Amino acid sequence: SAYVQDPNDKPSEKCGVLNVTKITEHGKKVRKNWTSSWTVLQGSSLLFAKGQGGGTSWFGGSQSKPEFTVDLRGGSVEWASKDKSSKKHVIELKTRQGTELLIQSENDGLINDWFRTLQDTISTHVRT
Ligand code: I3S
Repeated sequence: SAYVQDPNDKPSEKCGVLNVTKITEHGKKVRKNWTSSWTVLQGSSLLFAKGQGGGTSWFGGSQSKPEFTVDLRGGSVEWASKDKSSKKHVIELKTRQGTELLIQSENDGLINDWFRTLQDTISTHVRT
């Protein structure tokens, strides 16, 4: 089996600051740790870097390296149910690798854009 991407597709690119926490890792529940993360979508990878850095360079400059990366291929997104978080506008992202993340912003326009982008990314980077 292989992951295929239409070679005519431009890699998707989107970035911004989102509140993120893992809730499951390799299928095991982990303690929430909400963190403000600089978030970058690159192709079918979603990269998170801790902190906003204050800089304008890639990943906010000096000390911010990607904290973790998730592969969106074969994953799913949905709006999180109330029992997952008391926060508003929470996306639940599940990966094929058994990682579950909550992604949140107070800005509902911004989070709606991310929701659509993540859905589009998942549906265009299809596992065959
Ligand atoms: O799902 P939970 O356990 O109610 O999540 C809350 C906790 O993680 C809490 O931290 P501690 O219980 O570790 O101190 C966080 O401060 C809350 O933000 C978490 O809930 P929300 O509803 O904000 O996702």
